[in-house]
Amino acid sequence: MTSGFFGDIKPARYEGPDSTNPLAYRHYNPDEILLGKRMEEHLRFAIAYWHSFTWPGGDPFGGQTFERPWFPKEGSGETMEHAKLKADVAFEMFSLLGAPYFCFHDADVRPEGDTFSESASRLDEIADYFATKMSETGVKLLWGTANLFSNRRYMAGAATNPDPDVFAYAAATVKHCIDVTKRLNGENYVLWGGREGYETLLNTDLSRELDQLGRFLSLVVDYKHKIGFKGTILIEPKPQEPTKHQYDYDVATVFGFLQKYGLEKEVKVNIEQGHAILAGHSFEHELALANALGIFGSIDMNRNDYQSGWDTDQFPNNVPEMVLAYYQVLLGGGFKTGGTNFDAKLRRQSLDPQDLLIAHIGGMDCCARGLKAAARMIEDKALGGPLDERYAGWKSPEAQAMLSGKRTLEAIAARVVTDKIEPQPKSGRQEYLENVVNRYV
Ligand code: XLS
Ligand code: NI
Ligand code: NI
Repeated sequence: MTSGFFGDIKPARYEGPDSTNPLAYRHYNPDEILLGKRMEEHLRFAIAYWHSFTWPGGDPFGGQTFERPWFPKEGSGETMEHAKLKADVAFEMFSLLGAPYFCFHDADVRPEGDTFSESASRLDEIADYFATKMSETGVKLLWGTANLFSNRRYMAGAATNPDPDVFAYAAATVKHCIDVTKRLNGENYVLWGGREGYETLLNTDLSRELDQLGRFLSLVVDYKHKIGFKGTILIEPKPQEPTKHQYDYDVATVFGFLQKYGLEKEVKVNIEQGHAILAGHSFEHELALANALGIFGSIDMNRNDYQSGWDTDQFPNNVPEMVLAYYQVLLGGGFKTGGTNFDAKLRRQSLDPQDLLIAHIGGMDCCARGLKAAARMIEDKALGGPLDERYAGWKSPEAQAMLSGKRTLEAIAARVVTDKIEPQPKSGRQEYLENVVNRYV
């Protein structure tokens, strides 16, 4: 028995690039082998519970636009029956899409209780409900997380709150969410510091708050080891929104923070396309930097509007951008415990159940096209070849000696004089390389 929400829509199948069926895949072909691995295992798609099933379609100027059978009637609160119906529909959608994973916050899946214990026991009840559905459908948990930003108790932050009781409440919440994530065999646990930042320095002790955040993360890491949770702890950088300034600004900032608190070997990053743009970077910049620093973990896939200046969380539809993103993912050796989570939501006028499917199908196809092109670029050494050539000079024994610390500054200076070194500039060939990429797109 299904909920009937999606009517008689059949599971989406791969029909090839010429299909005009809006509910079929044209590029996402789970069994296609790329670089020796199935496409499904490369991409590891996950559906975000919050955007598709919890968000009502509101914006700063208006409320709910979506009518969903699992939304409470106006003026009344969400019940566990609503939450279970929501779970029924969610798992129906995961199956219709053939999505292997999902992700959730505690607050997405259960109504908040009057006390901490009531909220926790409701989450446990839903986790049991999920466990049954996961074994029935084969859908797995990519990551779990706690919502430490919506409730008013968190308005001044969770770990970075001036009130230690909020720190404690957040710690208890994360402990329980990690327990639930472990119970559901989640492959990662995410901490996005939504309100771990400030509105004004006039009321903020920045140095103290950073220490609080460092302590909080250390507690989480210790606990993970204590209970034998094998998943990866991931921080999701974002520069601002909802706070004016968020401490986990971008990949570079997070790395510096991790190093300061001795956690750079324990914690990796979940990089979101839209957050990279908000930080003034490209997505591929953030991915390349995380690879370089050894902290790449997972991605939140979406697309930001380039004019709006906030987190618009649209579904990706720009293939050239996806090519460069998956190129970096592949260069780093691909996902280990991470995957491609659609942290993306419909536009608020997209009211129909079908819109939910079409949005994800289009997004998955866009990622698949990007991945396919990136894999071919790697096979052909399309960029790798020219890159090797560009740095080839560093293979010489003298260059190696400089790099490995075997030459002093004086020795290098002396050699420039004796060898009469006069560097000859060479073209960076940017336009040529851009044209090469476009051959694959
Ligand atoms: C918000 C974040 C959030 C995290 C999970 O901007 O992207 O959705 O992914 O808390
Ligand atoms: Ni996100
Ligand atoms: Ni986001």
